[in-house]
Amino acid sequence: MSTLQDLIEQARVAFDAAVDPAAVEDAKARFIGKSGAITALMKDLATLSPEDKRTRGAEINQAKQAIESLLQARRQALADAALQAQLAAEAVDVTLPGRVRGAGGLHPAMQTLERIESIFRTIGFDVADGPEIETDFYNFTALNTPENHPARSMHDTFYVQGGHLLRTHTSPMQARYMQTHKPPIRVIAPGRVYRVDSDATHSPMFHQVEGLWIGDSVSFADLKAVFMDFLQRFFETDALTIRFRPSFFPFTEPSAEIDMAFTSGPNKGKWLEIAGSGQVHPNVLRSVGIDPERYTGFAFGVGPDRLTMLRYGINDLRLFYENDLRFLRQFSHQTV
Ligand code: 2NL
Repeated sequence: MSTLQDLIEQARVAFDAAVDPAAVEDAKARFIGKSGAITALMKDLATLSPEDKRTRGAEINQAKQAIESLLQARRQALADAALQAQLAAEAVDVTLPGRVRGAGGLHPAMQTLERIESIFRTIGFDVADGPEIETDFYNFTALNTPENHPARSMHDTFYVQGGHLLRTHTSPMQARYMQTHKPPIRVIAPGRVYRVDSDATHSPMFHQVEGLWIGDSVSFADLKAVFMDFLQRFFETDALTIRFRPSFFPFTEPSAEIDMAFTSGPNKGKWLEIAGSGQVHPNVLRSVGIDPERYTGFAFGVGPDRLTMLRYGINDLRLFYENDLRFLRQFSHQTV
């Protein structure tokens, strides 16, 4: 029979060998549980004399307390080790740089649209909006473009199911605007437009901004003043000049191309085609319910992508549509 000291030693070894709480509790059961070694020794006391019972009982109790404190120590050691392991696993390196989410930036084409919008707003123009999938009426018929006009052919216009089409210019927004507003009308219509055209200088999707002013005797002279003011503010210089060249558009009569030239700077002296324009055709006014005998007005259409290229010195239109971040980041105020 082992001595009480042996029993304590066996308990120490058993507790040390237990590597998780469940094993520790198993070992506890073997020594101080209901059917453990200590409990068995207690039962044997019944056979002893009262004198021996007291002495032996006290010894067994001391041994039990020694085993209990070994048990407590082992439980504590395992709990400490578990905590340390968890802390190590969840360690956070507070010196790492933060993970930020880039806020992104506006595409240069959109920056230009917003810039044009804000310039025109300051001189009393509203900004129209409208669908990119249009009806034949708003894209062509209302704009005095006859049934057999080449612009309507499948070679020039993307048609979608149900007789609708992708708008080929932003004028449909202005046609809708004229139906819902009374003169005087001052509005610009910026947005995406689509044509069946794709090569080095043409993209099937591009941007347009059209302007429209309908009122009492609004003339070509007003167009010239408004357009000149716009260009000077867009390019932030008075060192530019414009000229009108006779042209043709179905929706204006007379019609003119607007060319501009810088009078100083790197682009000095070169004439650049910048816009189409004209006095709004009487048939256009009639088709949206405005009396052409009572009101006149002008309209113009600019390619903002061209203006963006001039303003920033970009030499290839395709850069706008390749989504190369090395290009786009140059127009973003973000650093990420
Ligand atoms: C171009 C030509 C132009 C217009 C657009 C217009 C709109 C209405 C009525 C009459 Cl609602 N005209 N827009 C007029 C002349 C030219 O754009 O080559 N743009 C880049």
